[in-house]
Amino acid sequence: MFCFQCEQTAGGKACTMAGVCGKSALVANKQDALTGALVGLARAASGKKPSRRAVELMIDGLFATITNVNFDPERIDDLKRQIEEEKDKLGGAENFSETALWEGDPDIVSLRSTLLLGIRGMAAYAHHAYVLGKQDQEVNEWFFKGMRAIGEEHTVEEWLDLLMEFGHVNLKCMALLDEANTSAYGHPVPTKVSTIIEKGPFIVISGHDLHDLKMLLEQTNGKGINIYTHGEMLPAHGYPELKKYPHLKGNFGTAWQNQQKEFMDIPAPVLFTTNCLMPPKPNYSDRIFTTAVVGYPGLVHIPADEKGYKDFTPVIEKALELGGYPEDHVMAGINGGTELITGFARNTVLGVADKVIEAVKTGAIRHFFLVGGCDGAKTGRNYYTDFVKQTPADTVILTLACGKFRFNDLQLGEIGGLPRIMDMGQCNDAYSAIQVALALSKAFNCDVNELPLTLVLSWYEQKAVCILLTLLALGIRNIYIGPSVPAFFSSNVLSVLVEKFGIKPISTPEQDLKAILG
Ligand code: FSO
Ligand code: SF4
Repeated sequence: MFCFQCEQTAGGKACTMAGVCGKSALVANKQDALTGALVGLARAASGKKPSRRAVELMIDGLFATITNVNFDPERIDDLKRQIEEEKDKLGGAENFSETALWEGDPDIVSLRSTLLLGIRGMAAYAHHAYVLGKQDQEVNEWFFKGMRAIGEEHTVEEWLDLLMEFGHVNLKCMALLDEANTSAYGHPVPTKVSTIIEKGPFIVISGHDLHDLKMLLEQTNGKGINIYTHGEMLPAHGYPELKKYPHLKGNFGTAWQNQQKEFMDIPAPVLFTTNCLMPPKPNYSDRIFTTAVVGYPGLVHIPADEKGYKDFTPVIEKALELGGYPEDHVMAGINGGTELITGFARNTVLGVADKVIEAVKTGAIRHFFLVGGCDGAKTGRNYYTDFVKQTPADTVILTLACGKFRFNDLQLGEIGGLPRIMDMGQCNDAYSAIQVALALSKAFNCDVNELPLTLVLSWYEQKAVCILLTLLALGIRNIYIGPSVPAFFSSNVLSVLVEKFGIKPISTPEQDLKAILG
């Protein structure tokens, strides 16, 4: 096996024996073969309009290879078999050799990998939009174009152009998902979220898929079962059409890498709608359920029927059987806080744009930081907690994705009635952050890079890659990135990124804050 797609890759280089994430060599090799087959599918679809099924298989095949999504060799085989069938219907084509994915000139491998990993990330967003009935032709077509490109030879310049083109397409895909989520569930509003788990039966729902949450809320309505979000599902509390359910009670636990500790002997089932699933420990594995592209051998999987409906009865029965905690159970955040706030997506922030602009003009707000991205298990991520704690009182922290669990329970006070930490949502809600930045640059009549705004990103898996490429394609410079530089950036590629985009690997909070605030 060879895999270097995530931040916890072995030795900071590559997993070659088994994945640090728990992925076996068998599954890694099957995922590579699956990827080769997707290139074959894209080749077969060249010059044709891919069928609905081909698009679905392209998106789900890519999504299934994202870190912490699918560990089940049979499911990967089954996906590949369906892809081959669909490819034959399109007239057939040769698959890309799976070893060619990761072999050759280090700079070309680096550029090809960066594009492939970005495309994998975008597939997750396209999937969530798709289940809500939203598609974009340009995005769909680009999956095929991009995968064909993966199977071709290109010069360094051509790869860089492809990466920038991809970044713009991913912006469209994030916009599509924003439209899908907000048209289905309304625009998020600021919402306080409790971390106290009330006594009685409950279900924890993890991952990013709001459509799954909505179905689960409907099926548990009036059944005496409470629903708690976990990880990236936290921002769901801000959506009017989801928060109206009184049994959507609060949030359970922190970011994904703490699940093996937090789910220990949990008296409730947990439903994983997307990443990040870790190999479950025996003392709770009977409580973990998967759905959509998520899979793990031996876990109960909830499939969708032809219309997309999912019957969550096995999860509901498990919740009733386990019965929940006998008394209310407090699950404090990393810093001991028991109340979180979410719902500061673009509509809310732009709704108070006048206030924000005024605060910047009067000097009440000196600087904005977007401290966002993934959390992870490796050391060095305390940087983000320390960074936020050390930001001066006249600065505002926008945040998104699961990295926020490092500091979202801190009480950092307010500026002009706005909290100093504003949670904009999931990783895909980077779209909201981009919209706010563009609106501010318009209001101040300046370039985005001239705004008093600095992006301090933490990365773990491939969705962070697609977002980074979008930010670079938009011309956003001087982004701080950590906790480490991706293993798939060769030293030459990293030099290009530093030179062209001013990308900065994080150092220490003290040093970086000094450099930013001057
Ligand atoms: Fe976290 Fe996992 Fe959102 Fe990622 S839950 S790490 S960027 O999948 O998706 O932030
Ligand atoms: Fe290793 Fe990450 Fe790949 Fe898992 S996803 S095998 S941890 S590089």
